[in-house]
Amino acid sequence: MAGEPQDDCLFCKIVAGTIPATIVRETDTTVAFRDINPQAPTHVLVIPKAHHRDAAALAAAAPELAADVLRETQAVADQEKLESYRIVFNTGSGAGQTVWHAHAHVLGGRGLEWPPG
Ligand code: DGP
Repeated sequence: MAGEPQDDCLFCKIVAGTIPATIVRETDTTVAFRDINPQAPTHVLVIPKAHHRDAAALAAAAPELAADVLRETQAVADQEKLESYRIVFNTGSGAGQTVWHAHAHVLGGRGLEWPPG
C-alpha cells in the first residue's frame, strides 16, 4: 500500500537502517544520503521515508511530503555549498528509474550539460 514500508525496497531498508548509507541530512519525513554511484562531485539522493513508487505517485498521494522532499533538495544544496545544481526525478524505466521508491537526485560540483542524455 502507498506509504507503507515494502520488504523488497532498497530505499525502505536504508530508511529502516538495515542497509548502510552515508546519510547527510534527515528530517521527520525525509532522508538524504550519498548516491552509491556518483555522477558528479556532489550526488545526493533525497527520499521520503514513506514508500511511494515514483515522484508522480508521491505528488498525487502526498503533496505535502513531495514539498518536504523538494525543500530538502534545497537544504542539501546549501549544506554542500552548491551554487548551481540539478534536481532530477527519473520517473519510469524509460527515463532511467531503477529504484522504485521516489527519490530526487541532487547533482552539483561540476558543469552540467543541457539537454541531459
Ligand atoms: P534511479 O536510476 O533514478 O532510480 O536512481 C537510483 C540511484 O540509486 C542510482 O543513482 C544508484 C543509487 N543506488 C542504488 N543502490 C544504492 C544503494 O544501495 N545505496 C546508495 N547509497 N545508493 C544506491
